[in-house]
This record gives sequence, C-alpha cells and structure tokens, in this order.
Amino acid sequence: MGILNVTPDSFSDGGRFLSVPKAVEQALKMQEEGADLIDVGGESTRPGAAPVSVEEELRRILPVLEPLVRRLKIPVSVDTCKASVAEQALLGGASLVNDVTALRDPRMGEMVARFGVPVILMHMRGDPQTMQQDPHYDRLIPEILSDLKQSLRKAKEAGIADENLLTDPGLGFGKRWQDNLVLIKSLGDFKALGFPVVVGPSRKSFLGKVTGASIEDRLSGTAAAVALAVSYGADVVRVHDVAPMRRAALLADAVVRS
Ligand code: HH2
Repeated sequence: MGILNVTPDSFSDGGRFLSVPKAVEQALKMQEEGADLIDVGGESTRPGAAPVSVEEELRRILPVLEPLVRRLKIPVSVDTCKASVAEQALLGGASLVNDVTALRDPRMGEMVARFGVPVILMHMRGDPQTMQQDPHYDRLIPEILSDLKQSLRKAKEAGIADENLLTDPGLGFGKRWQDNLVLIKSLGDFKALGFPVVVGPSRKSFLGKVTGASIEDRLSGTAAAVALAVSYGADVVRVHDVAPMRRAALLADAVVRS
C-alpha cells in the first residue's frame, strides 16, 4: 500500500504532494514500482497534529481523487476517520476506507456497510494530539487485541461483512517505542483474530530510536521492519518508498514460503 499524503504537515512527506500534478505523478510512480493500492490522506495523524475540518480535508482530497481514479489501474483507499469525508471519497471512486480510529465516528460503520467496501480498523489509544504523552499498557498485546475485538464487534453490528474487515495494530499511535517492536513480533496474535493484518512502520520514530537514523535516513530501518512484519504474518504493508519495500516484502515472503 503506497502512501500519498496531500497534507502540508505529514511527518515525513508533508507539503511534497500538495499540487494535483505532483500527487498524481507520485501515485503513478508508486503504481509503476509495484504498489497494489494507493492510500490518499488529507489529515496528518502524526503525534501532536491539529485536527482538520471536514471541508478542509475534502478540499485537499477530492481534486486529486478524480484523476487518480481515472488514471490508476490499482484501487485507491482513503485515509480518514470522518464518515462525511469517507462518503465523498467513496462516491468519487475510492474503493477502501483506512480508518485510524477504527469507527469512532458514529456514522462511519453504517456508511462503510452501505457502500460494501473494505475498511481497515486501526488501533489508536487517545487521539493524535495527546496519544504520545506517556502511553502506558499493563498488558500490551491483550489490551490492544481486546480494543480491536471491540472495533470488530462494532463493525459487524453496523453490518460490515467479515470479508471487508482488516485490522492494524497502529504502530506509533499511543505506543511507547519499545511497544512497536513487541507489536511487530506479535503480529501472529493479530492474524489469529481471523482478518488480514495491515502494518505501517514506514519512517516512524521508533526506527529512529533503535537505529539513531533521522526521518530522511530511515529507508533501511523501514525495510527491516517491513521484512520482519511480513515474516511475522503481515498481509499489507503501508509504505512511502514502494520499490525498495516491495523487494523487502517479496524476499521475506519467499523465505516464509520456502
Ligand atoms: N500510519 C499513519 C497514517 N495512517 N494507517 C494505517 N492503517 N496504519 C498506519 O500505521 C498509519 C496509517 C501515519 O503515517 P503517515 O501517513 O506517513 O503520516 P501522517 O499521519 O503525518 O500523515
């Protein structure tokens, strides 16, 4: 899954793809490099990020969505936690909703069910503004699994079909840096919930904590995390650098299957 942030403030690529031609060019490049899906986001969820209004998020996403849907051969997902934004994006041709709040918006479940599209339920403790202020778990994996099970129940109650559900442990979202390492190692427990597992380690700060690398220099750390995530059972990896990460994923997958 290739990341396309049409935001001024995303933590690693904010401001780079604000013009429609630049955004489309980046999406076509990621398709060429072997992405199976392009994830378009109009609101940064980096720690401390300020929320964006529905109008502003739509103003960022919709102009780029139309040419993307028209020109890409692969599906487009919308990275949003707002039902009204998801609805407009689905009407505009998006094929999947990536919800980092796992259906917190009370209208999101019913809306996704009505469109009959897949949804990624990602785990986040708190919200981006406060989530990294001293996150704490007594029992990391059981607590996150239990939160995700609750989100899955909510999705089913809203009428979303089982085959349209994916889960994501939410690396970096209300987690201590060490927690992200344990989460990658424990992806098998998430697979055991019975749904495809998505994971997004790309360029995140826990990689910097371990390797000392700055944001611009986290390619090799991301590749290691991608390979490990695939070997521990990830089905989808959400990344900025599609070409090298596809190779890392292919290699890990080949080893797992050998
Ligand atoms: N991470 C980010 C955003 N969306 N979605 C899923 N399913 N999983 C993730 O781990 C995930 C996500 C944060 O990364 P990015 O989009 O690069 O940054 P920002 O939120 O600053 O735009």
